[in-house]
Amino acid sequence: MTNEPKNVFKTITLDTPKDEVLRILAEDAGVIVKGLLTPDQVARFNTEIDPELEKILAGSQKDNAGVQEFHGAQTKRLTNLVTHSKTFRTEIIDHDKVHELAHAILSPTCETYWMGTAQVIEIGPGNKAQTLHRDFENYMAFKPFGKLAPDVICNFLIALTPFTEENGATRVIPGSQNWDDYEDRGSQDMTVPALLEPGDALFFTGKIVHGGGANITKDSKRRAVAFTFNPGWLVPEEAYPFVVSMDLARTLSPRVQQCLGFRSFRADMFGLPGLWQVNYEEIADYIGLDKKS
Ligand SMILES: O=C(O)CCC(=O)C(=O)O
Ligand SMILES: [Fe+2]
Repeated sequence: MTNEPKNVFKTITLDTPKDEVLRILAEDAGVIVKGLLTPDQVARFNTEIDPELEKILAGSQKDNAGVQEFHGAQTKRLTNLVTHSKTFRTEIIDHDKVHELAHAILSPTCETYWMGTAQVIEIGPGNKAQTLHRDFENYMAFKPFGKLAPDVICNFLIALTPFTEENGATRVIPGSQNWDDYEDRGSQDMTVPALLEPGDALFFTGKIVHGGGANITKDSKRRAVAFTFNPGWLVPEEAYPFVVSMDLARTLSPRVQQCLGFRSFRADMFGLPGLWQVNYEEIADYIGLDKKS
């Protein structure tokens, strides 16, 4: 027996057999991946993004009060990570475990998928708990179907600092994927914190109610990188083909190019012609992605 606090979901490692991972996800709609990133990867990634985080302000620049609250008044959110970080674009979003998990959730309705958004979320001291939500609410047409809705989003939150209950560890309502009424987002007293070490990941589907926790410390920042995936047939949050340069895109692996929309979204396994094409042509051919310049 240990006295370690119980975590929000079951914990797996990079060595956990795929069958077991699938069984856990089918039951819990989420899992904690211990040591998804190595300490060296975390250190390199933090070093690459530190100067970019320095440049931005905490809080949303939008007027909408709901958006401001969601963003967090003392929270910095850094996007365009593909451009900012080599570790992110070549190791984190090209990690086999990331794709094994994303595929497990999304493969019933798609063969290839977008990365929806990727951002560093740094919750500063004094930040209130984030509004509880389900990530798939962006795709509001699915909400009335509640637990019967298809899985159209999955989310990785990787700790880049320790996640503690005091510094704003993400809070989750386990089991909320099974509720009939998705207008119901529960309440803070139903949540439990995901306690993580740097490099550990919280992975969950868009049906789980969650939110960033309050940071009640005086001087400890909670930093995470959060990135989502959604089927190729849904519009992603970030418009990657407009923000990632062609020169950079050319250097990426085919799998990452696919997630960023530099390749067409295939649906051969469903007997469909696919999406995101030009004149029924593979977009990678049209834009000359594989041509050596
Ligand atoms: O920062 C967190 O812990 C959660 C953030 C989140 O859920 C979101 O922004 O959608
Ligand atoms: Fe979220």
